[in-house]
Amino acid sequence: MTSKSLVTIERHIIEAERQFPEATGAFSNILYDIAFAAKMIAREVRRAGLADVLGYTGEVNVQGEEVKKLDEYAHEVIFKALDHTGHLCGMASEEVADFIPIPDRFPTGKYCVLFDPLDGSSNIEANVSVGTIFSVHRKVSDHPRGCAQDCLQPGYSQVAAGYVVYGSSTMLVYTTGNGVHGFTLEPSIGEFLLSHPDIRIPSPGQRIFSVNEGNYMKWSSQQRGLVDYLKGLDGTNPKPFSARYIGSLVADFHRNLLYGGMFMYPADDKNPNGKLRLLYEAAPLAMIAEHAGGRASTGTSRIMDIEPRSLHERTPLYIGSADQVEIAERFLAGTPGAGMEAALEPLAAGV
Ligand code: AHM
Ligand code: MG
Repeated sequence: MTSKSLVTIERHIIEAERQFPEATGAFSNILYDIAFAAKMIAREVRRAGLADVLGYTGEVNVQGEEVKKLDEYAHEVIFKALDHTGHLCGMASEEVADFIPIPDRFPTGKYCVLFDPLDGSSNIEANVSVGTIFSVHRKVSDHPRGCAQDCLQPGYSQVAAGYVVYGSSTMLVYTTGNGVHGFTLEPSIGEFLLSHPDIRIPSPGQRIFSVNEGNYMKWSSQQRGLVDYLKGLDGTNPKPFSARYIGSLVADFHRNLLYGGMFMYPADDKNPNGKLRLLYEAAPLAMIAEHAGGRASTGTSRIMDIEPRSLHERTPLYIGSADQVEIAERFLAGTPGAGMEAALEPLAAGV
């Protein structure tokens, strides 16, 4: 083992906390509790093929989608890891329609946590990677025990954001605004060990685009033009991009964070705001992307600046390497040529 591999997530969080003498430890405890929940979920995801946890429950969640048992399990585990600690004034989950209050028998605190407990869960039965996404906000409402207002905050107010990818190994990646750090779960000792300190999206990075092209006919002409450009179909891109689409956001995002690339879930003529949720998916990943030197956009504006109006609102998402997301923004603005040479320079130097 190298000394790098001996930094547990606990040590990393404690060392970060020491830089803030006024810190009470509440925030650090929230991060440990999320890491603990991630280990529990990782264990169940690993056992999914063996245990009787697969298949639809038959219920429909607030997004109108069928819920799988593991989604419910992941939601319950995160809720129970956080509900009694006295650090939170409430939670919000992709699996639940409304603000989730802290049970009356427990004290409340000054933070709230938002999470997508198991994103991409439709992939589980095919053994494809899935993920948990989370973010932490400070309490802002006057309500003594918190209310939805505490969760309805823009991305720039997040005090922490992260995700866990349950893949060939389990990795937890998070930022508190001071670098993006990745930890790999060592299953034999049950600890997350620092494996990817200070992650930066490579620049120039690999030219990868990730999008569900099955929606091509539903896209705007600008979006089609962008993808035609990326594929080299319009005659102006001498180095076409590679396509990589897992259909599991955390896994697609994680690959692009490490290699470079851009993930897109555009608006289309049936879904004017795309598919992905601002608070549970886009805003947390946007914080990570930006702190890793990348960019996250609706196609026209910064994801982190959106003031949410409802807990489950959706947004188009373009996220990943800054230069590639800028190209998308130019196409969507209908001005692909403007300043294109400068944007393409780093790409031309890429792999
Ligand atoms: P979910 O939150 O219901 O799991 O849906 C989100 C998932 C993302 O992981 C993925 O990027 C996207 O849906 C894939 O959607 P599509 O099947 O339309 O390509
Ligand atoms: Mg999701």
